Amino acid sequence: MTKPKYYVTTPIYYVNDVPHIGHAYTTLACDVLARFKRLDGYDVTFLTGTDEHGQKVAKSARAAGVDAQAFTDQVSQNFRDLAAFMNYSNDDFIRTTEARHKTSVQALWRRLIDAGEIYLGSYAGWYATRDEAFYTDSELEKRPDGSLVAKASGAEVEWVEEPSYFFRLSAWQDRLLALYEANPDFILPKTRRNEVVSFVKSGLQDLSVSRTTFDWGVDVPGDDAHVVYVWLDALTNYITAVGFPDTEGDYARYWPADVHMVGKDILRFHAVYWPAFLMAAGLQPPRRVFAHGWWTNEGQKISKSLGNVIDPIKLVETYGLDQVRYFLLREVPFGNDGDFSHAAMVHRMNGDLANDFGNLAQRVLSMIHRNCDKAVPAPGGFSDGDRALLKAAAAIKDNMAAAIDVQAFHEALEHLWTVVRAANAYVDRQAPWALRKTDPDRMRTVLYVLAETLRHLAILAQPVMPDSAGRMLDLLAVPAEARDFAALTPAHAVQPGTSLPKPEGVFPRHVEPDADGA
Ligand code: ME8
Repeated sequence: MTKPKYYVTTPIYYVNDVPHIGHAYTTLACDVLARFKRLDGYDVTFLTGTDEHGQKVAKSARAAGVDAQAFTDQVSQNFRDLAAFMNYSNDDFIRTTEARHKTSVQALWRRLIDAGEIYLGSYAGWYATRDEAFYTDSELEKRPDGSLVAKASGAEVEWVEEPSYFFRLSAWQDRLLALYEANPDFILPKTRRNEVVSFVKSGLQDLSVSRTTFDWGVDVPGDDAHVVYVWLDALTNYITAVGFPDTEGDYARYWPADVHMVGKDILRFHAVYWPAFLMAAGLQPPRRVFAHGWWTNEGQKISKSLGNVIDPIKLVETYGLDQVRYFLLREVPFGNDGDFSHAAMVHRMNGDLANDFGNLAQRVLSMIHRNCDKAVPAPGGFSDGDRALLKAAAAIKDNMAAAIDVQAFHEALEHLWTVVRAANAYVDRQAPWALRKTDPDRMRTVLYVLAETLRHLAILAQPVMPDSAGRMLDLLAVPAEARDFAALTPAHAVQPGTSLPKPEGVFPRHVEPDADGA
């Protein structure tokens, strides 16, 4: 039987900057989707990469005093390194300066030309290099210092007049609205969908899709005075990576993408321009665009000028990798804005991870180690309470999968924690330490039920916390080939008599340096 496919993408990040928590967050969300789907039997392609053309990157390269290609080579590598550091399982890393991508952008351009969707004209209007976006007068506001900025982003605009190719976006209004109508989950969350629908309903103007005042980009086929507008170039990465312009092979298998994950800042490009480009070229639009929220730092907007950019590497060094991965997806309902604070991070790390999940594993595994010959105990008959806990454990996967399918990571984790808490309550109620003397058979049954519950919890925690969950599975002696979701059945239950390694803590507590006496 062929596996169902799943194709998930991150935005490709501009190489004008070092990676920060925002980039780490988007890619983390995609990593969890990809890992979850792989464990659930899907054939997954997970793509990330870097957006290397355009005026903004050219300007940063100039400011750094290096040639644009050398500059992008260097900064792109930072994003690749971050992916490895954060334990992302991306299957590909695309750079828009690669030959495969240039071929793909030019092929898409030719399709649009052949379809009569692009025409030559001239652009006179506002442009914000920071956003790489064109703005109309009504989208701007004046700052007290007299500068003109885009209302949505605060990016400064400048007046641009140049010959330009245009994409007939104005003709796509009805077809875009029909797409949103026919696919109610095409844009999530719903509130973002409503914003896009009203933007499209308010009318669309043709979009300038080439620039002539600089040359750091893909040449327009047949007219190399122009480079392709960086957003048309960048969006095309999603089809380049699956082999476009070849529409057989990987493209036929993986396209349309199941989810384009983006921040709310770039939703319009993904939910309006991109499906219009694709449909105009006779290609299918993606299945979903999910726009997540924005992180602030201790209540403040994150910005280079405020000097409060959160470096994901420092975070991980301070709190631990899986702790950071867990926090980012648990703390904020996915889609909402979130605030990073040390206090909130420590609260999750010490409360949810060390006290709830870590302590559960530690209590159960050390009681088994001390009282059951360091091996999975053999259970006797199950009580109603035992069956209830095993049943709750067996139900987590479907509940989590439903949440993951709508990118509700916080809910998926809540399903896991409902059973973590139920298992802790069960330990307290059953008091296996007391049974040791009074009823050792019953103690073995209780510890067996707990070990089997832990097996479920650890298997299902893998997408978010791959290392820690893997260590927990090692402590339960679960073989490597029995760690996917197909193993979440009684047939793969922990086997009485299996010897277990010496237990060790999986989730350390955060101790403040001064409270430590250090
Ligand atoms: O926009 N909170 O690249 P970019 C949450 N190259 N997420 C954040 C964030 C924050 N404070 N800051 C950034 C581009 N992000 C284009 C994309 S795609 C074809 C081209 C994340 O480097 C979020 O995902 O500016 C946002 O959409 C993305 O970084 C913007 O990255």
